[in-house]
Amino acid sequence: MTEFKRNLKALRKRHEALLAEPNKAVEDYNGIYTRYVNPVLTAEHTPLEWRYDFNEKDNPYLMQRIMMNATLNSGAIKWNGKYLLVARVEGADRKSFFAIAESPNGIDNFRFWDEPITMPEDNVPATNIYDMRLTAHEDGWIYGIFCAERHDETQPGNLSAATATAGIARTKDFVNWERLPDLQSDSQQRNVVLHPEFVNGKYALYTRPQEGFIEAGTGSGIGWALIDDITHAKVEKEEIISPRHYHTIMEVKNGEGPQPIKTSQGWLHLAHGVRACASGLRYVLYMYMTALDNPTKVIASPGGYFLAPWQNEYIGDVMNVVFSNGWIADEHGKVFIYYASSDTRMHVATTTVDRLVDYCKNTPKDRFSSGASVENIKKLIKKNKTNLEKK
Ligand code: M1P
Repeated sequence: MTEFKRNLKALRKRHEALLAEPNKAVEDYNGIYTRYVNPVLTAEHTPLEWRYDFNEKDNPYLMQRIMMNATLNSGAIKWNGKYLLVARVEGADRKSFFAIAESPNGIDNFRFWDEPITMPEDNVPATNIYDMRLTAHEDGWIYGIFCAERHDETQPGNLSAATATAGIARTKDFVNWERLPDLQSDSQQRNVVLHPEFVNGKYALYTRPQEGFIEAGTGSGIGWALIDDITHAKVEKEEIISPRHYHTIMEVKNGEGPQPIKTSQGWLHLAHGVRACASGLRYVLYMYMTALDNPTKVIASPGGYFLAPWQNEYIGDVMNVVFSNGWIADEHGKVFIYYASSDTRMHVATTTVDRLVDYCKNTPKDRFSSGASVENIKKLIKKNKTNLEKK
């Protein structure tokens, strides 16, 4: 056997071992969700066929011809009994693209489909596409809304000037995608999510208006807009439903995560909040609930973060970041939360719809001062003492 063949055999064995490795729950208990030891997707999970030329004559050193950098912010859906992630895969060339990875149980054994998604372009092609939110809409289509990034041609001399727009596509099989025109909006938009039901007979979008490519700007937060025609989507009127606030986890910006989950008690929302600190921006996840009959009316708003970076999750391309744009609530009420850490790899945390509703309704609100936070703690201590005395 040639050295090439020996190396290839070893490479395939290592790759298969990585894909097949069972995931284990972390025992660190907070009662809210369970984390898992291994990431569910990393750059190393991408198929070897995407990276290596296996022709010994053309690639005698068995080199990677195309390198992958990260797998991150993934949309998620349960489809035909399988757990699908529409992963954002980022190559070494900094270009992101979408690719589907499928697992039989949602916590391990994620394997990419043979080829990445070929996403049709809008009239003006995008330089980079990323962070797809998947919504199985009651109109029968599965929509993917994502960020389409282009160079800002109004600033020709500035190579870092970019614009963020919401790209819209829909599918019925995850292979063939129909691209619809990008969302028209007066401001730049990222983190746009389609609500799964019609509201007053219209499509409804969670938006995140922003003044620049990075800065959310003054007054922004998670917005809401009704859309007459999804095939020519235009934001006519936008109202902010989850605003930012001074000295909170979302002081600098926030953004809707995945499509909300419908429960008997209201819509469950997962979002990210961003604050600034000496080491840069810190991204954490938070939750809120809105009324069943009015998805713009916040009915529960637990204070603080729901999930923050933990251990190795702090480290990666963009440190101190967790970001989620995909979760799956299965038919048994179990919830699989898919989140990326530090813009580098994907993880899962599991919980249930009942636990998330309990978390939203019974976690004290952020009352915006140290004094009020101490009051919340003392109220809990008193309750625990009273319970002990009763025993
Ligand atoms: O680097 C952290 C995240 O930054 C952006 O999110 P937002 O628009 O809310 O600031 C996105 O580029 C996202 O992909 C990235 O994970």
